[in-house]
Parts: sequence; C-alpha cells; structure tokens
Amino acid sequence: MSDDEGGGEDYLFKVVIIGDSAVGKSNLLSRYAGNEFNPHSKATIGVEFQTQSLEIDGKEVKAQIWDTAGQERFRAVTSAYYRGAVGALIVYDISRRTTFDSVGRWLDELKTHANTTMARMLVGNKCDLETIREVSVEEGKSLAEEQELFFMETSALDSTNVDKAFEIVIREIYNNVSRKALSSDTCKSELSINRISLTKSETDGSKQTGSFSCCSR
Ligand SMILES: Nc1nc2c(ncn2[C@@H]2O[C@H](COP(=O)(O)OP(=O)(O)OP(=O)(O)O)[C@@H](O)[C@H]2O)c(=O)[nH]1
Ligand SMILES: [Mg+2]
Repeated sequence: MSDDEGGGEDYLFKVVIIGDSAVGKSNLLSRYAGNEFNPHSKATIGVEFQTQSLEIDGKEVKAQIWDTAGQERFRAVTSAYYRGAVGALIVYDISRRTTFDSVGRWLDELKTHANTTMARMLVGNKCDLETIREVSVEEGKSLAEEQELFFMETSALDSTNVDKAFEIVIREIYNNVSRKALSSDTCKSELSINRISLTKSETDGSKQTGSFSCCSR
C-alpha cells in the first residue's frame, strides 16, 4: 500500500521507542518499517521517525514511530519527543543486564513526560543471543506484570516477534481509542487532553464515529 504523508488514513498514532544505547531501538524500527537490519548501525543522534500502516477492523491505521538516542548527550528535548505519544516500546538487551536495570528509569521518564493512558510494551531485544543471555525470560515477564506492561522478546537481527511487538502496541492503542469513543460525551475533552493524534477519513461515512474529527490536530 503506498500512501504519502498527510494521506487518507483513518487513524494516526504516535509511538515512541526508548531504552539504553545500543539495545537495538533503531534496528527494531528499521526492521519493522523497512525490513532492514544494519549490523554496523551508528548511535542515533537526536530524533528520527518512520511510519508504517496497517489495517485494523477495515480501517487504515498509520503508526508514526519515533526513535531517539539512548545516550543522554545525543538526546533531543525530551518533552517534545514524548508529546502526543499514545504508545511506547521500552527496550532492553537480553545480553546486557545493565540495560534491564535501566528500565525503571525509562518508565519514570515516560510517566513524567507522557501523562496519558499509553499502550506500553517491555521489549527484550537480541533474543538471538541466547548463548550470552544475562536476563531470563521470567525476569522480563515478571517486571512487565509488576509494571502492567505487555512483554515480548524480539530479535531485530532474525526478525523474531518484531512485527508482532509493534502490532500489539498499535492494536492496543486502537482499542483504547475505540473504548473512549464509546463514551462519546467525554470523547472530545479526554482525547484532546490525552493529545491522541487521530484523524477521521472523510470518505469513510459519518456514522457513529463522526465525533472522531474532534480529535484532529
Ligand atoms: N545480535 C543482535 N544484534 C542486534 C540486534 N538489534 C540490534 N543489534 C545490534 O546492536 C547494535 C546497536 O543497535 P542500534 O539499533 O543502533 O541500537 P540503538 O538502541 O538504536 O542505540 P542508540 O541509537 O545509541 O540509542 C548494532 O550493532 C546492531 O546491529 C538484535 O536483535 N540482535
Ligand atoms: Mg538508535
């Protein structure tokens, strides 16, 4: 499906990827958005994003996925990065325990800057590195349960669970939005407070979901 920026998608959701440097954030994104992997990728400086579309319930959903530097000195202004985000992947590297230990800090940052109902997933990347694993699947799972996050181990290298991880987050955002839309009276104020980026296609009829246009930005 080819669609240009500003096209006719039904929904546009912003998702952020966070986690320590070199856990594989940029490669997860390039694997998901372009099916590419770079074994020699450089540390990200500032902020980049890519978009990917998928269909849910016959609607075109576009995810705008933002990737920033794990290294503090390369990070762009933090609040701008999180502004309007409705989903997040918090990534660690299963072969480096220190990156798992940092998850709490990343969650705190998320709470500080993104005060909304977010779809959040804990991602243990590099699961292809089984032989040098330092964080067990159980540890990942139990942290996710404790913090009420989805959980998945992935490999950007061999593609394991990459599409799945992003799609679970995007579907959850979609579900959150649908649920909010059901209480239509509060839809307008809640969605604008939460800054959900969402547009409603004009070609899609104006039935019960017409109030979604209130949320366009
Ligand atoms: N074995 C393995 N290596 C990976 C995987 N994902 C990424 N890498 C490698 O890990 C290194 C860092 O990957 P990046 O995607 O640049 O990491 P990042 O989290 O974006 O790092 P910053 O931009 O500095 O925050 C690169 O050498 C990648 O090739 C994976 O799933 N498995
Ligand atoms: Mg990067």
